[in-house]
This record gives sequence, C-alpha cells and structure tokens, in this order.
Amino acid sequence: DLVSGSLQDAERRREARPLVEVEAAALARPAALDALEALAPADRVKIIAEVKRASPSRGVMAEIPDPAALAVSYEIGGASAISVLTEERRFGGSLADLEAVRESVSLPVLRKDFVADPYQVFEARAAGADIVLLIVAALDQPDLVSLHSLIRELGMTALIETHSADEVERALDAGAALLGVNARNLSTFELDQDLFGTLADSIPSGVIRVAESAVKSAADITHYRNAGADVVLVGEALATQGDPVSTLREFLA
Ligand code: IGP
Repeated sequence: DLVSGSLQDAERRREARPLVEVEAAALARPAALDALEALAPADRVKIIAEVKRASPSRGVMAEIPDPAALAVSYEIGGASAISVLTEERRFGGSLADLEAVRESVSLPVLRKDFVADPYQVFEARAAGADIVLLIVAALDQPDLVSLHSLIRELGMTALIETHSADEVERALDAGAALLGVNARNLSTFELDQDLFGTLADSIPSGVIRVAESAVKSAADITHYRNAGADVVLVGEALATQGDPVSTLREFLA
C-alpha cells in the first residue's frame, strides 16, 4: 500500500544518510515559517497550491520540468502556501522537488507524503519544509500524537488529514491546529466533495479548516468556502494548467 512504499523508500534513504546526519541538517536550517499565521482564517479563502506530477488514480498528469518555477507561479498567483508531493512511486515526487521549491519561494512549504516514521519528519525539516502532512487513517493514535509532537518540536506545523467523523475526533484529540478533510478516499480513490461540509461543524473555531481535493473550477472553491473552509488545497487543477497564475487568480477572485 501507499504507506509501506513510502516507508521502504525512507529506509533506503536512511542507509545512505543515517538519522544523526538528517537530524543535524534539520537543526541547522533557519527556523520554519509560521504556517498557522500564513493560513489563519481571513475574510477571503486561502489556497495551498500543490506541485503534483502524478497520482495512483490518474497516472502521470503533468510534465513538471521545473517544480521551482511552478511554485513561483503559485506564489505570484496568490497562493498562501505550497504543497509538494514527495512520494516517489505513485506520485512521481521527491525531496529534491521540495528543496528546489523551498529555495525559490517565501511561502510555507508542505511535505505531502505518507509520513509514519520520525526519520521522515527530520527529512522534511532538513529539506526546508514548514508543514508536514499526517494522515489519520494511516497512523494509530500513539504514532499520530508522537509524530505531531516531533513536528512541533522542530518548529513546524502538522496538517492533519481526515476522511470521517471518527478521524476528525482523533485529529482533535491529537491537538490538530490545522485540520484537513480530504474529499478523496485514499483506499478507493472515490471523491466526495460534500464530505467537508458534513464534517466542518465538528471542527471547533480556532482550528484552521482545510478542504482538500476535487477542485476543478472557481465554483468548487466557492462551494468549499460556503461550507466553512478557511483554506482549500488544490493539486491537479493547477499543476495541469498552462497558466497557473491566471487560474489561481480566478480561484481567488
Ligand atoms: C490535491 P486534487 O484533487 O486537487 O489533485 O488533490 C490533494 O488534496 C491530493 O493530492 C491529496 C493527497 C493526499 C495526495 C490529498 N491528500 C494524501 C497524497 C496523499
């Protein structure tokens, strides 16, 4: 499955670069950017724009020869943070993509991967990430809690992703400050754009509400906003666009 693939790849990297080295590199980085401030609820919806080359459900969807240039377009278009897929097998991403993006934008950068081991959290910080995705469905509660603590100890923010009422409760129990509802079921890949609205009321104010996936048009952004989203995370619709700056501006208009 998706998690074990990511973990095996992390094991392989660990053989080349042991934890002590990655830890030192993580601690040597300038402080992480404050994602809770960048994504704080405002009178306008905010967008996390994703660098996404491929996915298990769509296959290769976008040639992205220069992820840094794409991220710069996202910043110019008005994104509030950049998500970078670093999963290699199914999403065609890498930590090199994240580092390239980090060097070219001044927005918070999210490591989007199946993170289940502390090593991956140190790697994220070492590559310059400010935000790390934690998927509730992929973690037992003790791991969710301890990974979240580590992310905060390193000065970063966790985006805790859910797909059901039970998972929202677990995310809140784990202290989520930035809580995502993914419209896509990661086992069946089915989309439910109304799930966010169903779960939004159970997310207390003070927690930033992020609607993830299934945005094709500005109308979908409005749909999520009307359902209570502070932030919308958009991948495919931006990454496959010839003109991401204009698309983002339309989405934010
Ligand atoms: C973006 P979309 O439908 O705009 O391309 O979706 C993002 O939400 C999606 O990439 C995603 C994801 C994930 C990918 C959400 N959660 C977890 C990998 C792992």
